[in-house]
Order: sequence, then structure tokens, then C-alpha cells
Amino acid sequence: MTLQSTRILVTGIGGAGCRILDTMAQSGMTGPFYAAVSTDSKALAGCRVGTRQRIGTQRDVSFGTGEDVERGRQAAEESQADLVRLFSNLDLAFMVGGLGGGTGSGAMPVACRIAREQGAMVMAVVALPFEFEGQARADLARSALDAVRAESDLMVVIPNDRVTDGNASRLKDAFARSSDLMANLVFGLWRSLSKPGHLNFDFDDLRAMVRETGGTCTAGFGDAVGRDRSIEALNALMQGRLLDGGQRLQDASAAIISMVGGPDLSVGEVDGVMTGITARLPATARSLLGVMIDDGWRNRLTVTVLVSEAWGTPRPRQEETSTPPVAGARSADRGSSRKRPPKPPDRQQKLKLDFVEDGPFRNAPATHLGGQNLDTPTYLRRSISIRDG
Ligand SMILES: Nc1nc2c(ncn2[C@@H]2O[C@H](COP(=O)(O)OP(=O)(O)OP(=O)(O)O)[C@@H](O)[C@H]2O)c(=O)[nH]1
Ligand SMILES: [Mg+2]
Repeated sequence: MTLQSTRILVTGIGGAGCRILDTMAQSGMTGPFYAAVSTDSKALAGCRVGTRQRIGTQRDVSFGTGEDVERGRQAAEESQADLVRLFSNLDLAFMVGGLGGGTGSGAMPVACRIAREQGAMVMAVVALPFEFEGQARADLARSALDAVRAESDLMVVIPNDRVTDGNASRLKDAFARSSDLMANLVFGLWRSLSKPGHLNFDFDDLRAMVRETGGTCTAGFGDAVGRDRSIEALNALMQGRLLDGGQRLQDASAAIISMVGGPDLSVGEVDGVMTGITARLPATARSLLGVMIDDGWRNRLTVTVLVSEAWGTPRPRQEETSTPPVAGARSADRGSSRKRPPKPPDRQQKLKLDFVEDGPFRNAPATHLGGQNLDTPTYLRRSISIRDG
């Protein structure tokens, strides 16, 4: 099922959430519906998106909560009616923000709960504070993480520390890098789920994945331009601290791999990247692949990977949880999509791919690993189901 973009909302909560949304809206990531939510009217004013929702009734929180999680939570509860309106008629709600302050940490779990009560699947994408922000913020973020996890279907955790190259990064650049990563991640997922592409996973695949995994993920990111873009993007992804130099892949139970390339992207490049990633996953791990072709990405390749955390435990499906929906909130349309019969086992379809022999792997000798010929397309070797959109 490809989602209508009108039924997906990207919500930024708190100061970091508003800044990340502003980054997205101002850097050409047009298409998603954006809503900024904060206690802080200044942060809202600086976020140039279509919908801005101030939460809380107290006048003295117009500059944020000052790291008061309880006030953040209360503000969201006080504005419950506004949030119900905001999150009604959605299939999927992305919640983006930083944990460690009062608004994001306090309001995000409430917003997630309300969105789920309205029938939406909730994907939370959260940043954790830098170590230099201190132990108090780290502790606060940890408890908020548990609260968000309890109220969301899938949570992607980006520890800010892991996005930087260590002490060399300037503070401003460090936040910007983390925000960019989160923006690209959310936009990549939005595109895969709302726009039919050449190779796509859809909402049903994502929901199956969420059910099978613990619902908590970390992410990796690689981006490169030029002739060797696929090799360099893969290297950047593997060497990045977010995936612990690829270590996180070895412990994963599932991975969602999104690539964005230009019309010049070749099958060899897609396969080279897929092979590089899936060769490091355990044999039992499930993978979803989405490839988007964008005219603006000529000569460029962006790879984003969501990797499930091995320590997560499968959570009950949303239909099985005890939280009742808000009366009258669930549309007939949405209700019927929730009651779909279980999907039959995935079977690989015939893909309409043109094989173009112009990639960087053209003259490369066959690569063997663990008795397998890695030049055989990964989706065939590992029986991964990918759809021709
Ligand atoms: N990635 C990223 N993280 C940020 C950014 N700004 C802040 N953070 C992180 O998010 C955490 C929460 O900060 P804010 O979002 O400003 O706090 P808030 O939710 O508005 O909370 P209060 O201002 O206390 O009400 C911080 O501890 C930072 O680690 C940003 O621009 N990008
Ligand atoms: Mg703030």
C-alpha cells in the first residue's frame, strides 16, 4: 500500500524538532506536510512551515519550559484538543525532536500517544544530547526515551555524539550534521512510502518489519558524488560512528535500506551497495530496499540505513494494545486498512530492470565471501522481496 501524502504528517516537537523541520522545508525537501509543535513561541516563529501549533495554556512558557519535562508534558495535555485535530486522518505520523530539554522530552510521548489513539502509526526520530551537555540532560533524555518508546511504533535514535567526528567538529556544525541526518532519514522514508519508485517498500512492509523487530532502530548515512559514488557512499556509511564502523549491522535483526540516486544510477551500483550492507547482516536478518530516482541527484548517491537494535523485544501490534481510540476519531477508510487480512508470504516479483554495464564495478573480478558469489544480485541470493513500483 502506497500512502497518500496527505495522510502522512512530519511533526517537529520542541526547539530541536522545529529547527530540523525548518532545515527540511528550506533545503528543498518539499512534499511532506509539516507541523511544528512547541511551548516556545519564538522557536515556532523561526520555523518556516505550513502549520505551527503552540502548546500549553500558561503564559510564562512562551520561551520554552527551561528543561522542565513535567511542564512539557502538561502543555501537551492542555492542548490535547489541538493535537487531536492535528493528528486526525493520518496513516503515519513522524515525530521529530531532541530529547534532553523539557518540551521535546515531555510533549513528545503525549503527542505520540494522541496520534496513535487517532489511528496513525507513529515513527519517532529522536536525537540524544551530546556528552558535553552534562549528565542531567543525559539522564532526562534516557527516561524520555523510554516514554517515547512506550508510545510509538518505531523509534529511531540518533545519539548526537555519534554524528560528529569527535572533538574537531564545531558546535554549530555538529548540530547541523545531526539535523541533516535526521532530515534525510525522514525525507527518504516519506518518499519511499508515498511515491511509487522503481524499487520500493511500502507501508505494509514497514508495518511487518516493525512487528518483527523490537521497534527501536539506529541509522547510518552515506552520501557521495562522482564516478565512484556508490563505493564512497558505502564507505562513508560503514565508517560512520552511527553504525559503529558497521558493527551495528552484525547484531541487527532487520534493516531498511533507502537509496536516492539520479537517472544515471545503475543496477551495478545498487547491487554493490546492497551487497556491501547485507553481507554484514546476520543471515536471518530481514531487509527492505527502496530506491528512488531523482533528477536532482544526477552523479550523486545517498544511502540511508535503519538498523533494528538487537536488544529490542517484539511489541504487540497496535490493534492488540489496550489503548482505546478516541470516539469518532478513526475514519472508515483507516479502519478498513487496519483490518486487512495478514499478508501472504513475500514472493519475489519479476523486476523490470534494465541492466546498464556502465557502473564502477564493470571490470571488477567476482567477489566471493563465505562461499557465496557476491556478484549474484543480493535480492536473489538472500530472497529479499523488492517491488517494482
Ligand atoms: N540534532 C539536533 N539536536 C538538537 C538541536 N538543538 C538541540 N538539540 C538537542 O536536543 C536536546 C533538546 O533541546 P531542545 O529541543 O532545544 O529543547 P526543548 O525540547 O525545546 O526543551 P525546553 O527548551 O527545555 O522546553 C538538546 O539537549 C540537544 O542535544 C538541533 O538543532 N539539532
Ligand atoms: Mg526549547
